[in-house]
Amino acid sequence: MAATVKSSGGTSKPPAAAQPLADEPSAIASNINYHAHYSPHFSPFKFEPEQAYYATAESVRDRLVQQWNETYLHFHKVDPKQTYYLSMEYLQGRALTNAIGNLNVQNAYADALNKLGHQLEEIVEQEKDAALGNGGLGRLASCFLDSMATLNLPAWGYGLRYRYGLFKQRITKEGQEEVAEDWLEKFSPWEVVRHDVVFPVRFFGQVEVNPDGSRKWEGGEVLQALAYDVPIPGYKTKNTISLRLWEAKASAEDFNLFQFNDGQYESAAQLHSRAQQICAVLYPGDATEDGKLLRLKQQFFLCSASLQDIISRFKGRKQGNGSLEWSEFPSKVAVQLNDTHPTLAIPELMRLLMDVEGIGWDEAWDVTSRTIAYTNHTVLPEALEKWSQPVMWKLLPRHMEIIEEIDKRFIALIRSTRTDLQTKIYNMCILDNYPQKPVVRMANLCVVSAHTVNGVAQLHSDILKSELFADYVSIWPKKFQNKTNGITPRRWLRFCSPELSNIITKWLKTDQWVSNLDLLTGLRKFADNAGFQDEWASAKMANKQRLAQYIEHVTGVRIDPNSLFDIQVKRIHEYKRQLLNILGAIYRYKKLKEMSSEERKNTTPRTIMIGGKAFATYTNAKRIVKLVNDVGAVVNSDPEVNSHLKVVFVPNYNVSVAEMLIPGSELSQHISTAGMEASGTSNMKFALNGCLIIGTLDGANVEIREEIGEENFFLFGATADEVPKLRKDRENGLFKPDPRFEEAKQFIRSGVFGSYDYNPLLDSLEGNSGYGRGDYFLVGHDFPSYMDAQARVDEAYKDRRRWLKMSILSTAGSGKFSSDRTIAQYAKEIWNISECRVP
Ligand code: 26V
Repeated sequence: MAATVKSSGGTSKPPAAAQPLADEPSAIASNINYHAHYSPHFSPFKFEPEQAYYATAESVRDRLVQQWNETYLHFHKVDPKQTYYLSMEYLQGRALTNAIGNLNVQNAYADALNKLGHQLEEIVEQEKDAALGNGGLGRLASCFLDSMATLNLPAWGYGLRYRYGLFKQRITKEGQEEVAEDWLEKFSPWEVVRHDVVFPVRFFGQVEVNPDGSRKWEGGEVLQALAYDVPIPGYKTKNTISLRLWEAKASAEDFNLFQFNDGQYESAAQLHSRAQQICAVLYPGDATEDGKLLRLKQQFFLCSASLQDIISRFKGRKQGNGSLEWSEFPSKVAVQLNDTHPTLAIPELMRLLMDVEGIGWDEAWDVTSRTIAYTNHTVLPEALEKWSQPVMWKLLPRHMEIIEEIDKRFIALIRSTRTDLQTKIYNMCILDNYPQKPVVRMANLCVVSAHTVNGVAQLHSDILKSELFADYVSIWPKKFQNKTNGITPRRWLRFCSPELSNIITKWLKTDQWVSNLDLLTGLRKFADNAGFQDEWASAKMANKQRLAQYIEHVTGVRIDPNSLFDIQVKRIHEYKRQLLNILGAIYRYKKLKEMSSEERKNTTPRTIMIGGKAFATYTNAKRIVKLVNDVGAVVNSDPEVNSHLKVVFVPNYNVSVAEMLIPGSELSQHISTAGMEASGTSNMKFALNGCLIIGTLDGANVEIREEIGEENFFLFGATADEVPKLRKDRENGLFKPDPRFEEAKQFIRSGVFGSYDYNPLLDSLEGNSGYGRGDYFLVGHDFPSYMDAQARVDEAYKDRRRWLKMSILSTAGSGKFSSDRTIAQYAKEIWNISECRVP
């Protein structure tokens, strides 16, 4: 469209000065124009959508920087207790729509871009997703930052600035292909490098004992952690907090100029190349020893840099404010560990306090354990981190001494106070000294050291207390809490579905629901109102049409906006049971084929969409991706049925794709084996968008069903407490499969979906025992009740008014699942921090 830079006055003369805080569209346009001219990222005079995006983002950033500085100064002046959220993952997605939405300048920016010959909707699409995370855990961290800022809490996030985030997924004839995703290829306009915030981080080396008996970690290799800050604006508040991402650097002194001039280029820059490896990729493959070591280095790098920064801020604010009392540290600092990935914060804080600040064990332990809290996000045994003791001794010798001491003291505590727990000590202690494979159990280290341990949904927290951490509960009953997850209503309704949002605001006569989501209950009284229902339906239809266009664009498959849009999007994992979904689809296809065309007319037309990434080395997950694609290819090109059923694999699922899919969904599947999904958060996003759920009694599904009403939830499957017995029965050969289940599997084996060998995948559903065999995830057991629930879905969809009512009641009952509620609870019940609003 507009190929050259224009000034708002219509001449090509650039504006003389930036006007960063302008509110008028013409002044904003001139600020955008200023950036296009004076932030020289591209050749001059180009103003294609890409250049317009960068200039717009920089213009928005001007505002954020202003608010950000004010926030920082205000926190510094008030010196409140502050929370630091440590996470190896953040799934931020795009920032532009969110920033202008939270700043409430959406219309002004849309008008400004219009003046410059561009459409805001087109410009925002230019941004690459920041995908520094895998799935729910990373997205949760990002939702939490949004809520912390919105609630004006003194809180920051810390993470790593990975060069390559989560891979881009391509679908080929072979199935999933992983491609590196270079989110920093051009640059990110949202990060600000802080050249003055640099901390040394050591690896390897040895422990030396000083004459006074104190210990010091010396030698090894020392890298520098350099801070990059990303502004996190709150919704309709000045408060703008930071996500501080660390990058690893080597210093100029580490560059061996002599070697370089001698032609030894690689060894001259050895430390530089090691530094580059640290933040090169999110989740380096850990099949090899080197891969494991690199992952451990990443974890330590995050912990060490963040804690040095936190301590230096604590000391800085103390200056001139009386004497330095370390016992006050926990009344100024709360550190939240997002799963066990940043567990090394515990021994690192101990080390910094003892070896650098010079305080004794008892005081250091008191400070550390009053500062740190831990959130558990999974009960899956393979996801509970255990690090090899020899690797840890090599990389972090001082930390291993400290961990040994923590373990020794913990064991002594049990021995002296709890005769009843003697036999449990082996499982409860931190170091597993099994000679063949001695490991450090990170979750145990967290539970022993943290003042609070929480699960992420009520059922999950109950399971933690009754199973995984049961033995600790009798020692520290008050340590364990629940904090049911939440999602930000800004990104996940207000900005991703303006159509539905406008209707909600119109009928509630207020837009306060955006920051007080409980107000959505006010929609209940309109659930039967035909006028409201019709407006609701037309907003949903607009979203479905937009989604249909997108699907055609990325897959070439045409889907019918009048069919039932049925979506399952999440990481591909056997416990999440995408296999159950596709087997159901296969059975549906077979039945449609067997029907007469008259009979087919009475069925509810469906479009089944499945999306998600499989971990590169997880073979069965990749087979599932392949199967979904193969089924789609056959079903969608079958003229007999393809107006009644379509099966689409949505490629490269990420935050931005979710923002397109969720508003257009009508049914979504959250069908994990009960007891295995800690919470799930996409279930909350779908329900908030008026999408009905078919699901098991797992994770947050339980609470969603309670909130929206059981009559609005399609429930099926075994419950968590039935699962162990069902597995036992199966081992004893007592399982009798439903004929429909056998029929669906047989249909695949018959080769209808191509010649790929699906036997290894199908075999996981056969046999009587073992993980990976014997249907550990109970797909066969739950299949009949799943199909019955699907039949109830088909019936319900035929009654348009009933469906609309259920849809409205889903949204109306979603208030609890705002991350504002979750974060308010963390602030009050774990962190003990309060609002610090910038005046
Ligand atoms: C990690 C791994 C890594 C190795 C392969 C198997 C495997 C399986 C699961 C995991 C999950 C790690 C923790 C995690 O991401 N948990 C998710 O956290 C979300 C936010 O609390 C929650 O909604 C999801 O239910 C939970 O799976």
